[in-house]
Amino acid sequence: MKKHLLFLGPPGAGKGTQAALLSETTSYLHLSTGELLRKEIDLATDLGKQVKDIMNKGELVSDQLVLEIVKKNLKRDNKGWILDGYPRNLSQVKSLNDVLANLNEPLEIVFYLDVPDEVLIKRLLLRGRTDDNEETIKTRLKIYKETTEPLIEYYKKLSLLRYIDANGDLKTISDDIKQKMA
Ligand code: B4P
Repeated sequence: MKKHLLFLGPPGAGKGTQAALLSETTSYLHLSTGELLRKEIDLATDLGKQVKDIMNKGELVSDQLVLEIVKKNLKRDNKGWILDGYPRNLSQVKSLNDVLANLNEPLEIVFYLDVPDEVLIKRLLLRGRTDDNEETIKTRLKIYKETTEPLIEYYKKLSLLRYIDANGDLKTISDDIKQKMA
């Protein structure tokens, strides 16, 4: 079974949800940059104070800050890892490639979770996190299309991409993911 995985997709596609489910059954490290950043905000650390307004506007925090978080966490001893929400642009892809080359742990699969925009918007408004309002969701979707979507083509060319129809019930989606991991 593959051990080094990445979840890619628009905001609200269920990357965090599916990565958490998979982490429970595999015991792989679930590394969500969004979750780690939100923790920093809750603890009111210096880093949290720096990123709070940026995240509440739906913008991306700086590549350098996110890279530090990823490096620190990937070094932890783990059976495998699931990257959720990182990388989000081509510069983060390059940094990740360097980190993984140093660890000698190449990426094995990229799951692309596809969900139509109107479903994403409904899900996020229902979730109601501080960054889940109409204005912010619009910004996040725009940034996703401009900066994150090109990663789909990048990983497709490397034959790492696996398509997941993520507009369905949780179990059907997680079964599909597990089947494509084998
Ligand atoms: P993230 O924390 O990554 O969150 P997300 O993209 O909004 O959501 P995700 O796709 O994980 O959806 P989820 O499972 O929660 O990003 C938040 C912010 O952090 C970014 O805007 C940015 O500011 C910052 N950030 C993070 N990483 C960064 C990086 N690398 N660089 C720069 N900035 C970064 O699901 C959404 C909702 O749908 C939930 O309520 C869930 O219950 C529901 N749901 C999930 N699957 C469903 C299904 N199958 N059916 C119905 N509902 C479902």
